[in-house]
Amino acid sequence: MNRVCEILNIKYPIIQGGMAWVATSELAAAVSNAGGLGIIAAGNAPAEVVKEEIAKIKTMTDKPYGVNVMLLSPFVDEVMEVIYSEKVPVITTGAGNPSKYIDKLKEIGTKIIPVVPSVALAKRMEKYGVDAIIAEGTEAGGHIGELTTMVLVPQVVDSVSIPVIAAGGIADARGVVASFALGAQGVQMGTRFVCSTECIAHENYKMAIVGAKDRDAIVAGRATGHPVRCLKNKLMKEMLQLEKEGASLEEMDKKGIGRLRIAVREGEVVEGSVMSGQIAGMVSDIKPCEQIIEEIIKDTQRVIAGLKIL
Ligand code: FMN
Repeated sequence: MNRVCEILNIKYPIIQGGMAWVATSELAAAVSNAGGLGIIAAGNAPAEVVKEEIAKIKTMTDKPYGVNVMLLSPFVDEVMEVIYSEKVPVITTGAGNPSKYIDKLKEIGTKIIPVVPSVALAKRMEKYGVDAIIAEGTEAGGHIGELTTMVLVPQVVDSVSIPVIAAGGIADARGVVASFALGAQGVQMGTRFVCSTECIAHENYKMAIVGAKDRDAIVAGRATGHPVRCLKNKLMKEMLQLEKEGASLEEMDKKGIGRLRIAVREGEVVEGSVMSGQIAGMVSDIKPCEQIIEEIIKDTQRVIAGLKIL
C-alpha cells in the first residue's frame, strides 16, 4: 500500500494544500469525502475561527482531514491548543519550526507534515520526528522557495527516509505520475482545488485562474527574501515597482496587507492578491473535487501505459 495513504488513513495520496482564506471546511470536507486529504488553512486566523471550522468539518465528513498551521501567526499557540483539544488527525506546517509542539502532537496521534523548500530543512524536520515532508517547488502559488519541483523533490527523496509529498505545479495525472517518478509518494495541489465547485473563493478569483496563461503567475518580493507568486494584475505591477525602487520588507508587507482576503472573499482581482501557481495556465474549468480526483486517478494508468522511454 502507498505509504502516504497508510500514514494518513486515506484512499488516494492526494492532498489539498492549505490556502489562507480559501481552504475552509467546505473545500476540505469535499476533498476528504472524495478520498484525498482536505486541509483547513489556519493562516493568521484567531483560534476561535479555526475551532469553528473544525466543528463544521466534523459535521461534513467522517474522513480524516488536516489543518495547515502558519507557525508565524500571532495566534499560533492558541491554534495549537485547539488542535490538541480537537485531536486533529493531521497538521501541515509552514513558515517556521514546529519542534516545540511535536511531543504533544505525537501523544495525541496527530500526524505532522511540514512544507519545505530545501533539502536542509527537510533533513532538520526529519530529525524532529515528523511523519512526512511536503517538498514544495517554486511553481506553487503563494509564498515560495527557489527550487523547482523537478529539482527539489528527488533531492529531498534522496535525503530523508520518511515519505515525500510533491507540491507545486501539479494539476493532472501527468503531474502525479511525474512526481512519483521523482520518488514522491503523494502530491499536494493548491491552484487546481481553488477552481473546484466547493471552494468558497469568489467566482472572479476562480475565473482569473481559468483565464490565466502559462506566464501569468508572477513573483514579487524576491528582493526582500519573501517572494510570493500571484497572477499578474495592478497590485502585482505596483509591488514590482516598489521592489524596483528598493522598498523594505515592511513597506512591501504594508502594501500587501489584507489583499488576499479582498481577492478571495470579495472578488477584487485587480487590487487584490490573486495567489496562484504557474499551473493556472493549465487549469481551464471549475468542477467538483470528486471529479478532479477521480479523473486524475483514472488517468494515471493511461499516462503510465503511454510511457515509452526506450
Ligand atoms: N501554503 C501554506 O502552507 N499556507 C497557506 O496559507 C497557503 N496559502 C495559499 C493560498 C493560495 C491562494 C494558494 C494558491 C496557495 C497557498 N499555499 C499555502 C500553498 C499551497 O498549500 C500549495 O502548497 C500550493 O498551492 C501547491 O502548488 P500549486 O498551486 O501549483 O498546486
